[in-house]
Amino acid sequence: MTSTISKQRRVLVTAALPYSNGCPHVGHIAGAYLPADIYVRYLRLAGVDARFVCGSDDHGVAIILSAQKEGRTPADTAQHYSQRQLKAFEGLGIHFDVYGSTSRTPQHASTSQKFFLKLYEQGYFEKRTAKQFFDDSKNMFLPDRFVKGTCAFCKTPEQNGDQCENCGKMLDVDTLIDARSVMSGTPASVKESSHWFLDLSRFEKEVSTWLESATVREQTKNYVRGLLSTGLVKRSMTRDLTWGIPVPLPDADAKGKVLYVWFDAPIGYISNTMELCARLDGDEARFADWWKSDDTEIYHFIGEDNTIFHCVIWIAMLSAERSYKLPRGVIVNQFLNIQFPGKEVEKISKSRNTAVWIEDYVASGSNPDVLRYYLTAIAPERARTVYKPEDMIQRNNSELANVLGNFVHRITSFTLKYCGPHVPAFPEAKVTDVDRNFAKAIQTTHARLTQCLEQFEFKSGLETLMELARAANKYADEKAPWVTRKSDMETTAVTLAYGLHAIKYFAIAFAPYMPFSAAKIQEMLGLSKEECGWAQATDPLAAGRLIKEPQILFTKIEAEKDALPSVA
Ligand code: B3M
Ligand code: ZN
Repeated sequence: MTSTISKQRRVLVTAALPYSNGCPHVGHIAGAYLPADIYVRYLRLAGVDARFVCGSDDHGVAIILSAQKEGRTPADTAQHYSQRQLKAFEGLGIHFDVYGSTSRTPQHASTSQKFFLKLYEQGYFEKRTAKQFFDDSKNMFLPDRFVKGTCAFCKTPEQNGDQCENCGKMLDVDTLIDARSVMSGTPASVKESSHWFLDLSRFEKEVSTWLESATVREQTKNYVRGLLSTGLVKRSMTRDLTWGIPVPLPDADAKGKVLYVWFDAPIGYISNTMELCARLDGDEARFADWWKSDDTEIYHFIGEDNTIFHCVIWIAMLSAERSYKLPRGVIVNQFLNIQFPGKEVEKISKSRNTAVWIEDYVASGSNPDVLRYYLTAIAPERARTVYKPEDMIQRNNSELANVLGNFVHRITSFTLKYCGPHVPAFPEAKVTDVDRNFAKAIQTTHARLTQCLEQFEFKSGLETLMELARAANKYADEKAPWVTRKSDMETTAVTLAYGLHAIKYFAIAFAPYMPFSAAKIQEMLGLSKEECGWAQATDPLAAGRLIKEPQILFTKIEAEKDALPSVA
């Protein structure tokens, strides 16, 4: 006799490390954090050994500028926002296994410096003096967001010194036009400074090979192919700043310089994994299971503006470093725009006060699942989409409350009322094609949903589930147990048992998307954790099983009275 031991699938999921100078709004959630959380929740139900890593990105000019404005040190600013970010995520049920911080996770600085040195020792850095923007009045260099100007590629004005918000290209002293200092408002001058450049063109082949085999969406593939077709250039991986990770070289020119924030930030995925393994496994070295093993699949979830850093620079860095595995996939969502009633579609922006903040949503006591549902239903998976506050209310009422909530409520309360608190038994002879087709629809939905989730098609997966919820209501209407109960209790029992079967399916299948509501249904049916596996999702409920009073899953929102939080 032979036995095959199948190894448990291992997946490391990361979500972009948010800059710790602000809190998440609906655009961030729709972009990276919610799809990543849905995916991790699905993997766990499917029995996959999954870990979910995130943390704040504490370095860079963005944090220095916010700290100056707030009259704090960058370290304090970073810590303050990092904690608030975590709370906001948790409030929406976005649960990371570790939420580290690039300035406080103990392993981060040394891991980043080692990474830098490994590239340095292999001769991948070129030290050269290069022109940098400079503020004469403040006597300081102006890297990255310390300058604003016009993007030379797409001519969009008011762009930060490092990257164009509009075309996503990286910018520098040669490609930012009419640069002005953010510190003084005066035109930036140019001064030379020594820096360590990584010649990205040396990794064109690695990036391209990775791109063609990795799991990335079509638009991501095309975008990166476009970047590769115009050729990669040399990029400085160091900066003239005092906040950041010191450049670890015994070179006088390295003094007072730090690693470029986009060099150390993605290494945060590794250092936060180390921290997680130290905590969970009692052994930091176990991070190698996740970063150095062929068996582990690594997926990064990010927003579109981070594409070049994850799909080009990070791949080049990892290819040069050699000891870590490349990600199996990078799942990129596009931006989410916003439209308030009676207004034009606009960008979500803190400065223009068009953001809907997660902290406010959570504090208002609104149902986190409603936001999770809506943001997935409008997920910008292929193109930018628009968040409309009144559209969310409408979908809550017409889909969550009227379709899903209504079905769950009417079937369970009807069962309790006419059959008692148990899943009713029924004679097989009373089962008709209508029932069998309904049960079949559950099976088909599950196969299709699984495929969607495996392919990172979260929106389609949710649509598939909602189709089944609509079919379930249709089934209930057609079988009309409230009518049959007067003449045919056995047929009524069939309908209710099949209805409860569907509810049990919803309790598991919706769990990745709406974990709070799914938990309520699980509780109503008394489902144990073991019964809630993905593989058992379509198993019917045994007759005689105890069911509890239904809880209200979704309440209707009246636009005026219970307005959801919007802009302050
Ligand atoms: N902090 C940009 C952002 O917050 C950047 C992501 C880092 S991922 C390694 O959008
Ligand atoms: Zn541009």
